[in-house]
Amino acid sequence: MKSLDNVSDTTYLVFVKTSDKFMAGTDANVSMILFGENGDSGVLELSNSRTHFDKFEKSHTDEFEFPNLLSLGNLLKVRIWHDNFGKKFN
Ligand SMILES: [Ca+2]
Repeated sequence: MKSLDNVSDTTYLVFVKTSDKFMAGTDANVSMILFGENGDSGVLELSNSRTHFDKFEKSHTDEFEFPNLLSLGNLLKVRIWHDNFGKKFN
């Protein structure tokens, strides 16, 4: 069993590549949860892209930084979803 002293803060960088297909982009609010061997991250909102002001556009790669999260160990899966905001050409 690991001591809690071994659980350290870390920074996760998340890169999201949006497809180049027609209408691939979105203006919806996108959230995610990272699951690792030490637990999960809680809900992370992909709200501030470091690479694009208008995020999740066709062919873009957006970069999101989440500092000071507890280290999750090896990552097992990710759950990602959006709220369907902005159903239009965007
Ligand atoms: Ca967008």
